[in-house]
Amino acid sequence: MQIDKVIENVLNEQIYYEFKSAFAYLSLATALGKTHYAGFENWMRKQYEEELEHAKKLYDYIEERQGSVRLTNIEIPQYDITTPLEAFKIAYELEIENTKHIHGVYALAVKNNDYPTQTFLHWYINEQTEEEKNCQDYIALLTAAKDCEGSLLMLDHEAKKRA
Ligand code: OFO
Repeated sequence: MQIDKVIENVLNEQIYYEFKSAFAYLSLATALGKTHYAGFENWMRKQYEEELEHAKKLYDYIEERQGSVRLTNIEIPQYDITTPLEAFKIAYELEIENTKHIHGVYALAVKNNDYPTQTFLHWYINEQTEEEKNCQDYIALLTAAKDCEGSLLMLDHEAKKRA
């Protein structure tokens, strides 16, 4: 069944939010690239790639439901940060914002009895829970390690392994 215009619009908005997240993560990576935390720079770049995938999945879904994809300009934020802890605090806020948008889209899909969109969005809802937790875990670890450069470098080393 062809997608309703109301749902098509909010899914297009969601594409915008996924790209917004993607470029925010890339911007956090470039900021960390100016520090010696190359592992966290890598982590942020990988998250940038994941967010691009999230946008692409939405793109494919809209087309699959015979809707039209509309892309809008993304403003790339610049972050004046020098530590991974600051980066993860920003990332956490971004994830919270994105979760709220996804929940909003889901609520509308429920209101419109759009069952395929509800099923499609389950993946995003779970993904957001996981991403918020990743940020919270890093915030906790980096806060505990913040006065110990050795511990920070060990965490950075782990972050470098993210593939
Ligand atoms: Fe797209 O998952 Fe986070 O924002």
